[in-house]
Amino acid sequence: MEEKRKVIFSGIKPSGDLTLGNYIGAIKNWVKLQDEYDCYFCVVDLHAITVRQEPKDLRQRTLEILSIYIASGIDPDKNTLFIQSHVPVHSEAAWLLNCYTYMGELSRMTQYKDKSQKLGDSISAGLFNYPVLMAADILIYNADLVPVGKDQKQHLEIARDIAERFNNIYSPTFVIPDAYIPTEGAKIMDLQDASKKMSKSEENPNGYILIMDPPEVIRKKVSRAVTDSLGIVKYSDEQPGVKNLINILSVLTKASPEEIEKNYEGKGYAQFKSDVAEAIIKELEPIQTKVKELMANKSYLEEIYKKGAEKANYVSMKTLRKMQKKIGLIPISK
Ligand code: AQP
Repeated sequence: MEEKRKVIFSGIKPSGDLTLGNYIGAIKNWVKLQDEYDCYFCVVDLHAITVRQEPKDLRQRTLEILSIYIASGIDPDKNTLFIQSHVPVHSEAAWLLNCYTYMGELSRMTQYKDKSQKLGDSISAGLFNYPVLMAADILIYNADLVPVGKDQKQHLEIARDIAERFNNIYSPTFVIPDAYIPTEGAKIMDLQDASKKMSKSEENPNGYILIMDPPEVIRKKVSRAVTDSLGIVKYSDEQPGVKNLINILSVLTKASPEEIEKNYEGKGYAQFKSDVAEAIIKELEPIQTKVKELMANKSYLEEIYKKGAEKANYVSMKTLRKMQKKIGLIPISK
């Protein structure tokens, strides 16, 4: 008998154009996992609206992200690719789980604290509840593993806490998910300020590289990346800007940081930065070409996300029914 494969759930929110951080920290790893696991890869549009989005841009980006998944090598026949809002169970399960989540634990979330600081008075309740929707995303598919960058570890921990709480109050309902954090490229930092992560909603475009940035823009941004005055290519916490660029080069060329240090001994930053830029371009150019092709074929994209939503609806509905039953909600027969 064929052994049941472990389930993976992961997603990216269309709150901005995707960065090299999203690519290295998430998508590139998903490609490696698709043969071994039963994967659900989602465009989490409901997460994007926790901060205000322009409707036209949101639609465009949602489809572009789906195209990026496929163009990066995620096979739509092997994996379930879908758009979160096409599967109403996400929102419904999130409501139920909200009732098993404490305000105190939500207010400790670093991402909430960072984002709400920037937003001043206009912090939506959705932003506060974001981790509960994320918990629902994961738990309704009984995901065993959730591949995320280091920045999302805290959200995964709260999802585990909520699941355990629900299981303890009733009886085992959810699989307790584990984070799957890649050792390489777990956190790509901002090019202008290496103390914060590269983020798609960053205001200064020189801080990030977009997956769809043209080659000349990539060259310019990498050449402007903040380093230091030491002039030595060294993988050290004292040189966070250089360390970040070494990390990027290492993930893209598979050379270890030590090998990279050796290659650039006595060479200064100009050659190093130029090689980092070329490695990024080499990785992204074929993806960009494919994305443009896919974006010109909306009916193909529709076929993929419809098929994905069908499977996701079917699987998640079973979990929702279980939750409803345990809580004491009266099921309605079909
Ligand atoms: N800089 C990063 N390094 C490594 N991984 C990263 N991820 C994001 N930034 C980095 C990973 O990408 C996945 C999807 O993230 P998301 O878009 O759903 O949310 P996010 O982590 O909040 O991403 P951003 O780019 O920072 O978006 P905004 O600015 O809109 O909040 C996750 O697996 C994440 O770890």
